Amino acid sequence: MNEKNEKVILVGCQTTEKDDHFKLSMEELASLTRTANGEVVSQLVQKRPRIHNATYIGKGKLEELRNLIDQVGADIVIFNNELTPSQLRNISNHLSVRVLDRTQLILDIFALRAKTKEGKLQVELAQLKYLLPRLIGEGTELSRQAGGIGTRGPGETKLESDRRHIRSRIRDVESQISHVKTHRERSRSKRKQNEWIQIAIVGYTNAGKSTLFNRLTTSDTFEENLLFATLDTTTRKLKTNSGYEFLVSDTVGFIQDLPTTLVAAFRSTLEEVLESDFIIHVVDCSNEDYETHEKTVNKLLLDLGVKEIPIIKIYNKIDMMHPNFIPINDGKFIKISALNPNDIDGVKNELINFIKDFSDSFNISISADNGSKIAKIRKQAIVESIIFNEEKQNYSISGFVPNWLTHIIKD
Ligand SMILES: Nc1nc2c(ncn2[C@@H]2O[C@H](COP(=O)(O)OP(=O)(O)OP(=O)(O)O)[C@@H](O)[C@H]2O)c(=O)[nH]1
Ligand SMILES: [Mg+2]
Repeated sequence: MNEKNEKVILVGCQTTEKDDHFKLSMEELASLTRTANGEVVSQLVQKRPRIHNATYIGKGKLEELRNLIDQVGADIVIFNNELTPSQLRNISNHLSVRVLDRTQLILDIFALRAKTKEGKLQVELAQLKYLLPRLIGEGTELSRQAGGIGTRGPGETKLESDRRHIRSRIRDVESQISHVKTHRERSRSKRKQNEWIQIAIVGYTNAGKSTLFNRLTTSDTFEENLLFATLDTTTRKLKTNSGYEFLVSDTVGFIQDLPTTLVAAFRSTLEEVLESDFIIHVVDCSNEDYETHEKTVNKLLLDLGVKEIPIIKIYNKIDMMHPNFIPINDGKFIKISALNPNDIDGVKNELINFIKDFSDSFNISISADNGSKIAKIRKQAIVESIIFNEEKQNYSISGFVPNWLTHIIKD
C-alpha cells in the first residue's frame, strides 16, 4: 500500500473570537496529519458563530473548497472537529475526494502505533464504533478499500467496512479485550506483591515522556518527534546509584479534544496510572501552547479519577524553552532537558527526595547473618546509612520508607 505523501487540505471552522487557540489547534491538526504520512498542501478556514449543522462550513465555502481541491490536486480533506454522520455524508456527496475528520485521523495514527494485543484491539474497537453510525446502505461508500490515511486498521489488518461484519467484529473484539484485560490485571497484581514503588510518567503527546523514561531506565522505548509515538504502557525498573530501585511506567500521550471513542482505550492503558504511587507529569516548555497542554493533562487525570496521587511536574526541553514560557506554580516542579545526562541524574535525586517527602524515617537493627533481608531493604527503602556493629554482629540501618511499605523493614 503506497500511503506516502497523500496531499491533504485542512479545513477549520473558527467559532470563537480567540485567534490563538484556534490557530494552535489547526497547527496541531497539521502535525497529526504529518504523523499519519500526509502532506498538508493547503488550509481553508471559515469564521462563523456556529458550525454549520449540515455541512460544517457554509455552502459557499464548500464550493470554494471544491475548487481548491482541483487547484491543488488534493487527495483528502481533513476537518478540524469530529463530523456528525450526516455532516460527513453531505460533505462527501459534494466532494470527489475522501473526507476525514480529526477523530478519524487520530484513530488512524493510533492504528499505526498500537503494539500490544490489547492496544490493537482497543484501537480497532474505537474505529469500528466510530464507523458504524457513519455507514449507509451496504456501508462501503466510504471507499475504504482505497487505502491511505483513515483506512488503516491496527497491525496489518484492513478495517472492516461492511455493517453486518462490523457488528459481529465489535462483539468479537470486546470479548477478546476482556480476556487480555484479565491477563494484564493478573500480571499487575503480581507486581504489586513485589512491593515496589511505582511511578507513572504522563503528559501531553510529544512532551518527551519516552525520552525521559529511556534515559532514566536506559531502555529503548520508541521515542520520536511524532505525535503518539507511544501507545502502550511500558514498565521498567529504575536503579539509582545508591542501589534504591523503583518501577517507572511510560504511558500514552494526552491530547485536546480526545475523540470519545478513544477515551475507553485510553482509560484501559491508563489504569496503571491510577495504581501508581507517584506521577511524573512531563510538560514541553518549548511549545507555545504549553499551558493548554498542561491543563488538558490535569483535566484528563481528574477524569480518570486521579485525586490523591502526588504529582511532580517536570518542565522538559528547557534547552529550547519558548520565550513566553512561565512555569505554572501549582505544586512541586523542576525544569530539565531530558537530553542532558546531568539533568537525568538530577531527576533521579528529585524523585528520591519526592518519595522521601511522603515517607517515614526508620532506624532498625538487623542481624549480620540476615543478608537477604538487608539486600531487600537496600533496594526497596531509601537507605541513608548502614553501620556495622562488631560487638553485636548486626547492622544498624536508617532511612526512609513510605508508610504503605513499612512491612519491608519489619520481620
Ligand atoms: N530539544 C529537546 N528535544 C527533546 C527533549 N526531550 C525530548 N525531546 C524530543 O522530543 C521528541 C518527542 O519525544 P518523545 O520522548 O517521543 O515524546 P513522548 O512524550 O513520549 O511522545 P508520545 O509518545 O508521542 O506521547 C523527540 O524528538 C525527542 O528527541 C529535550 O529535552 N530537548
Ligand atoms: Mg512516548
